[in-house]
Parts: sequence; structure tokens; C-alpha cells
Amino acid sequence: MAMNASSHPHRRTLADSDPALFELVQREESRQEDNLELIASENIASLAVRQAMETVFTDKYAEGYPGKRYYGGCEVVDEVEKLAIERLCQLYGCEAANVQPHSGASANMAVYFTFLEPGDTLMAMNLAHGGHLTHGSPVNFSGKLYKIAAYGVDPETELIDYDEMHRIAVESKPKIIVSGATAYSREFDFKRIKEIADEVGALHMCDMSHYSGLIAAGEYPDPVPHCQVVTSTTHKSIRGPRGGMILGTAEAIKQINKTVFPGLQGGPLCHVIAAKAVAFGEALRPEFKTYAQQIKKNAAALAAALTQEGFRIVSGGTDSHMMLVDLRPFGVTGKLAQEVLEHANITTNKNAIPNDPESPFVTSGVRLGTPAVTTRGMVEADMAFIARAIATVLRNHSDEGTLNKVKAEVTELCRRYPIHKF
Ligand code: DSN
Repeated sequence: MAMNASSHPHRRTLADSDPALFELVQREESRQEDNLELIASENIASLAVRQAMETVFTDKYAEGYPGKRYYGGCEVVDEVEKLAIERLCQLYGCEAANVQPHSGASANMAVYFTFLEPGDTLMAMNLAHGGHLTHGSPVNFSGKLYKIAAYGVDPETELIDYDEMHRIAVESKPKIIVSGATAYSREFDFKRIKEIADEVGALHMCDMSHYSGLIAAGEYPDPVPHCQVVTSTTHKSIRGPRGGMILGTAEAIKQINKTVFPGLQGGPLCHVIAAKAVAFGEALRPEFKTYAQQIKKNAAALAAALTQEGFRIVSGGTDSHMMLVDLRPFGVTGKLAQEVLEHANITTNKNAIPNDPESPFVTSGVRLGTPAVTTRGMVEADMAFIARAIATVLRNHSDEGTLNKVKAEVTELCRRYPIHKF
């Protein structure tokens, strides 16, 4: 007997077809709904971005680039990828782009594989001062394949020491200087870094992953005019789907394209590229600028309120969406803070502060960021509440009654700013 369309196994909903997985989705939705997301690298993608990710583009193989594919049937995905590239170039005013990298790490890998040979010198920010794993960690391919020359922050000001960067660059003669970081809340002087790179014959690459939404909105210094290449994730402050992207001069992207495919990746994730196109379209709208401005206002308000509560903010404040909080005045480690804050529905990540006396697994700090809570609609007054909640939890971390009380207040705040359950 022929099946009708709704009884065909392929037409069953997730809830009907796989209740176990569906229940996990529901649990995660509830967790996101009732928790304050302060991890600086996370955000909440729009419904439109998520809908693009669940489209039929997930089924399509499209090795190659628009107009030059290795499979048939690519006429529609060609238009999707061209749309994503066109919007991305408009957003950042760049000559060319590659939207295929599966992640920020693979975007960085593509740039290094294009312009470096194993054993060459790569200069990037010291991981202990805010650099990323792919900026030369000894446990990452970058630290294993290349000689690493690290620059960092001045011990007093906790701001990047550009004179020292210049000295290290002249001494180590890197082939690439990477700007950008994963835990540096202040502005980078991209012009100065380009001057240093030019002097030593290095390529300047910015990994703008953290700052990409602010940069798109003109709320953080623009690296594009000062770099041959700029890489990024697509899911942090730019608020797209999880993934990566590379922008650059036409000449640089021509070379990088060959490294991304066929050098490193096979078929691109066409459904994710579709969602990237949607996110870039959203970021081109005027309301995205208002959003980026509010991210910064919220970060400044949170840093000021935490200072009032007795915390020390590394470098004394923030120029972006994030801050590093030195917890030593409260006598707690980053590890303990992350655990007890989670008990009160406040999600953070422990993070080393510059010259941290604790190990990277324990740390003396937490990193906080405002992109996700700003997407929910929270404003400066909510940041004052959040600072008080964090201080109350850390002052009373072994008092379960206080933790539960703060948890109830945090849940109440979250429910005033719903995400999925409108
Ligand atoms: N995991 C990211 C962050 O939290 O900054 C970096 O890739």
C-alpha cells in the first residue's frame, strides 16, 4: 500500500521521529532561555539565520567555487554563495572574500598554509595575554608547525606594548603578523601593526573573530584597510551561524581560495553559507549599528558596576564587547567562579589574566561579554543588576541559600527578555 506524504518516514518531525534528541533540544532551549549568557564569544542567531541552516541546501555537494564546480546542479547554490560574498564585501568594504571555511580555526589555517612554510616564523599575541589557540599555542597545529614570536601587554598598563612588538618583529622577522585576540578588551592599533609588518616584510593578518560585529557597525577600529587578509568566525558579535570567513585583497583571496578548496576542505556547507548570507544581510541594516552600540554601552556599564562592587577590570575597562575580570580581590579563582556562577544560572568562562599566577586550568579571572544579553534586549540598568548578582554569588559562594536566591532573580530577569519563547 502506498504511503501518503505525512506517513512517509522522511516527513516525520524531529519530535515524532527522534524523541530522545528532541528532548535534548528542548532542554537546551530551556537552558538558554533561563541562563544569562555572558560568554563573550557566544550570541543568539536570529530565527531567519537558523531557518536558513535547516534548508535543503544541506543536501548539496558543491566542491569548487561559483561557476567552477566539480558537481552538477549547482546553479542555485552558486547564487547563494555569490550573494554571501557580495554582502560580505559590502559590509566590510573589502575587495574579495571566501565564505567556505567551516570555522575560524580553519580560516586561520588556510591563511597560514597559503603564506607560510613549516618552520617559518609567525608573530601573534601571547596566549597568556589574550591570543587564540591558533595564534601559536604549542598544543595547536600553529605552534607545532611554525616558530612563534609572541607579543603581549605591558605589565603595568595591561595594554599592548607596540614598542616591544616592533622590537620583537625586527628581531624575529616573521612572515605573518597576526592582530586580533580572544581575550583583549581594548582597541588594536591596526595602522601601527601594518607599519611594523611593512618594515619587516611581513603580511598583516587580523583575526577579527571577536570584534567582527562591532567592526561591521563601525564601532571598533577597522582592520580591513591595514591588512592583506582578515579572518573571522561568523557566530560571535556578527551573530551569524557557526562558521568562518576570510576577507582580503583580490590577490590574497585568489591564492587562499586554492588552499581552502582543494587544499583543506571538500564540499562547502551550502546551508551554512546560506545562513551566513542572511546574517550579513542583517548586519547591513541600520538596526545592527544600534545593536552594536548597545553591546558597547552594556559592556561599559557592566565593567563600571563590577568595579563599584570591588572587582578589578584588567586594563581598567573595555573598549569593546568584553572584559577580563581579575577575581583576586574576592579571593576566588576563575575555576571556582565559573562553577558557582553557573549554579546561579550565570554562564561565563574562566580565563587567565595577564601574568596570571594560577595555571590555565584554574586561572585568576573570568571573561565576560555582552553580545548575547544585548541580543535579548538587555540595557545598562540590567548590567548593574548582573554585576550585583555576580558579586553576591562570589561573596557567598559556599552559601547554597544565597546561590538559590540569586538563581531565582536571574531566572526572573531572563524571563523578562525571552529568546525563543516569545
Ligand atoms: N572559543 C572562542 C572564544 O571563546 O573566544 C575562540 O575560538
